[in-house]
Amino acid sequence: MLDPTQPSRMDALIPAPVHARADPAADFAVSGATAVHAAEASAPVAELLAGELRALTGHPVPVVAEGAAPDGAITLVLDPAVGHPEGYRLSVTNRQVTLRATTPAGLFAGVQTLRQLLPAASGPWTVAGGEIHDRPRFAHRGTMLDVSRHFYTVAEVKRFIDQIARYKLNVLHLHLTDDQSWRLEIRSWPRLATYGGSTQVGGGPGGYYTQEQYQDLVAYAAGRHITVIPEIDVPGHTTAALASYPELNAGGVAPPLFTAQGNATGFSSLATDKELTYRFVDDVLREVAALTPGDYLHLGTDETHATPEEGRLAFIDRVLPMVARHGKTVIGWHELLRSPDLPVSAIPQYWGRERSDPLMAAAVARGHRVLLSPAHRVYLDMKYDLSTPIGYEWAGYIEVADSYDWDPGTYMDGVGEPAVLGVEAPLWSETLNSYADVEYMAFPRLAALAEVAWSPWSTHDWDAFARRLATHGPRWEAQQVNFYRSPQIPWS
Ligand code: TNX
Repeated sequence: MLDPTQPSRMDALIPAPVHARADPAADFAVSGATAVHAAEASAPVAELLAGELRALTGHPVPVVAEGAAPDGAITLVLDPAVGHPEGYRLSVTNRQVTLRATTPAGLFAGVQTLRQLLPAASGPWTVAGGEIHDRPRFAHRGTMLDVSRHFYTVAEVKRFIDQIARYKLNVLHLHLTDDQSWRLEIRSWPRLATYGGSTQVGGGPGGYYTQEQYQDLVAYAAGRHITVIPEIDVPGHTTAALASYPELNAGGVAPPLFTAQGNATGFSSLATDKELTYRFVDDVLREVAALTPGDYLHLGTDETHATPEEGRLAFIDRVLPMVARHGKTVIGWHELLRSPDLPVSAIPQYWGRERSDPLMAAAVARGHRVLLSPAHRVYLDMKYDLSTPIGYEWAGYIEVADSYDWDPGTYMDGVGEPAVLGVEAPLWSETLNSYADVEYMAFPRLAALAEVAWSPWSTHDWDAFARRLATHGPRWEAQQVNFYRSPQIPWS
């Protein structure tokens, strides 16, 4: 059954594992007799795996409570000896598949590997034989979806969650508010969503997530071991809020809704010297925090060119403690570092293009941890090349190799690896008119980012990555992902 001229699928994994030893004589066949064995605590992961195997193979693949796993079983075991909370060990023999991890998150990561050890779309349904030991390099492996400039439905965001989970990303940052719209229901300020969420770039109908829908998304992500980080972008990027409530404006007059693409400099601002502004922000943050189980709230704070600097500093000084009172840790774009007395818990997200930034180096020296999103590497809204029909080019063209070839651990002066919480690839949506456009810009660059975030630098090898990535084309085709067929990749 095996074609010996085909290299093992063990050599096609993305992200590359820490350690893999292929054994082509030890392939495991999924059959009508295959069951997934798992104890109670890992049953949700086992169900996700069994569901995928059923859909793929047509076999019944029941989930059964742990016990002595017989031949033919796939067994998930919670085993503290594995160590790292997201690490796993996978052993595939002719007789059994055994996946061990310290936590369900580690089992989930291992299940994604297991899925890649199966063929893309057609049988025979063999899992490539061998052993894998694996664990992530960075704790925060994320992407950001801008649902404000264009609205994406709950079903589309769930599809995105499934797609990023396959590459072991564990953070989805949702950019929920901007000049063009406000996308989350806030019960104390209802017009934010009903009016501020009513449109999008281009002026078409927009939409918003009710609190129940948002919680459903957060829970769906949590089931896939992905933390949602909501961003409420203040004090700039706020036309949708200002249009919804005249009293939030310095002059008491609401601007019209804004549906153009906008510019990259920022033209709106909350009135930082109005008391009502702080009641508004506190109400919003309280509701968002209550809906969000994750540790973080993202406050934006970028591009505040329409906010006088003094007002901006005063605003941040008042709003940061609100986030803490609601039990969350602040993330902000790196402009946050212009505030002199930030608590060291605050996390700047760097979106610049310089390898040296004195404010970033100083923040790390004071003990801050940072997120890296260098725009010319991982801004997924940049065109791949001159011919890309959508996207921007202010940070340059970004081909797959550009997203792949950078080392977050040595990227910035004064920002050593221990200070790097992780990496994130933002996908701004001014030019993305449909979910198909989201897929086109995200894939394959997000697979490159996933490897940068997960795999040890010792495995980093562009030529090998490009060959591995080529084998993911048929996987994306089978899932009808509208990916970009980069000429850098030897697709077959
Ligand atoms: C800059 S990066 C922005 C966004 C735009 C993006 C377009 C950042 C924090 N702000 O508001 O959507 O450029 O590429």
